[in-house]
Amino acid sequence: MITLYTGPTPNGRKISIALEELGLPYEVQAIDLAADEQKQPDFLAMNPNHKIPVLRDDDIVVWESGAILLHLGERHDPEGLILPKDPKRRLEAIQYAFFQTGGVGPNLGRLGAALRKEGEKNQEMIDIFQGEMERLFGVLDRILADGRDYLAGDYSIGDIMHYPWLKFPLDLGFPGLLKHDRVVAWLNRIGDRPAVVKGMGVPG
Ligand SMILES: N[C@@H](CCC(=O)N[C@@H](CS)C(=O)NCC(=O)O)C(=O)O
Repeated sequence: MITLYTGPTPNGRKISIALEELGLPYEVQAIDLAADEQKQPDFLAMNPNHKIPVLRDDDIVVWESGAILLHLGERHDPEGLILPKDPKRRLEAIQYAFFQTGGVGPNLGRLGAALRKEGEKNQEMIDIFQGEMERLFGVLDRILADGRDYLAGDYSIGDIMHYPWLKFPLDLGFPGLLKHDRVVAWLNRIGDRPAVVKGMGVPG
């Protein structure tokens, strides 16, 4: 039995997308972040870092979205749909998953927080994180320049890690993103997948 502890955020949706891609039955436990449910003792016993997503899979509890996707790929993906079986391709998929946790995740997260801040905004922070996001859009464009459809060639956890985050600037029409046609086409390709549409709607 799989239980996903999640919320309506990009990090949570990475996991619901992967579960939908793999066609796995799972139960959703929506965590109310605004009410600090993630800081209650029951939740902290699963994840001392008080953040969603957390996955319980029978005897295993795992947190950190990248680690959860690796677990799902290792335990539940016999066809290599999200985590390739070929060692070289598998490493490439893992590389792009790590790239998201060190790149788009923290930078877009902090940019969003700086833009949402009430009262006087810290323009220096906005400039730093926006500049880094623009650089990262350029890096993604360079990766896709050889005509590949997905970051690691075939669809993988590398794409799943990026999509829910980059859907924000795509929907908001960030010029720094929209100027990269290849990046926009890649995101739309991912967004057209039925499992992605379903996963993005979790929790309902
Ligand atoms: N590096 C973590 C980040 C998870 C994360 O930032 N979760 C946020 C929501 S998107 C959260 O639960 N925040 C609540 C808190 O910090 O108390 C991952 O990839 O799983």
